[in-house]
Amino acid sequence: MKRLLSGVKPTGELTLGNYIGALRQFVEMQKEYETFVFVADLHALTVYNDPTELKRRIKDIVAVYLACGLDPKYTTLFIQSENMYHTNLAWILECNSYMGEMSRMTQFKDKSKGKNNEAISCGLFTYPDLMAADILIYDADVVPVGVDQKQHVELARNLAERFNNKYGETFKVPEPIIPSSGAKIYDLQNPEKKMSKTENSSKGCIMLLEDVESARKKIMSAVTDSESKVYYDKENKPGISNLLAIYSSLKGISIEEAENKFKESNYGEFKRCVADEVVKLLTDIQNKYNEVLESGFADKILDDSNAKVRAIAQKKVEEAFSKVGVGR
Ligand code: ATP
Ligand code: LTN
Repeated sequence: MKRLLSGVKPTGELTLGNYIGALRQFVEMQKEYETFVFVADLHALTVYNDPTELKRRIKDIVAVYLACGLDPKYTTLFIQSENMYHTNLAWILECNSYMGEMSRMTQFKDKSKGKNNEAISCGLFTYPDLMAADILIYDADVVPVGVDQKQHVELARNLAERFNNKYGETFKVPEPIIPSSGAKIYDLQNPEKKMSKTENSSKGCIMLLEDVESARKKIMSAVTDSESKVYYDKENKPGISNLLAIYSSLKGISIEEAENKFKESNYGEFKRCVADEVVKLLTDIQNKYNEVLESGFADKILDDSNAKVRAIAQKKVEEAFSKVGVGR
């Protein structure tokens, strides 16, 4: 069975963008692949996070993952920092990656734009190496991510190939998987920008655990355009196109099918249908989230996974250390 791996940073409450661009894929694919999903808590340290908040969010994300349908029968769910081999391998990869290629990472450019060099952590610059370590340490075949992370998975591929050429076959070269619709969900108030848990106005971003009526209002007041016809045109109708992407991915239909369904509707009717789908999703996730918290079984799952992932990672790191020549 092929192996799938992916992670989410606990830098904020999970959003509808995370669900459509990432979580939903994991749930759909977990029976087809040997699935590893983790909370990338070390990645959260690339920017300052309040320690108490961070701890709370890590646990929260585990509960949301389970609420969204990740099933421990199929998925090994773990916390990155509880397996310290990731950072061991990240160092080896850092020493085999170059300033030039790291400087071309568009997410680094975006996140550091306008900031003084003294205010950007080195971790933010080298974090794609840690991400490559997360992937290569498990010999992952596929890595489902939103389109914004594709470049980082490509870096992981290059690093695997480079290492294998230099030191002999060690790492599997992973493939990114990008969802066809909903690869990028945009801010409802500013549909040129990604819906992001850290960077946007709260009116433009829907949180998976937020009050459902507040989510409905956000959809109803999403920015659109001065036309009144519903069709997909990302350039000229970014707001409507974003809502079509949200609707079609939640219904599991194509954008064309969604366009067809709403070709006679005005914006108000269309938005109401999108809002109904979002409310349905949130209600379901929130009910299950409360069940997970009450049952207290998340800790047991994490303990079991931890033993498993450490054993796999230790083997890979020892192999890499031995190949590069460190140790006795
Ligand atoms: P931030 O908003 O803090 O930059 P993020 O949400 O992009 O963070 P993660 O939480 O680590 O970062 O993302 C987890 C996964 O969710 C990634 O695969 C990412 O591509 C995907 N994702 C995040 N936001 C969106 C979005 N708006 N649309 C589609 N996919 C998204
Ligand atoms: N960098 C990713 C989260 C992440 C990840 C990974 C995703 C960390 N390690 C390994 C896939 C595979 C992000 O910021 N979204």
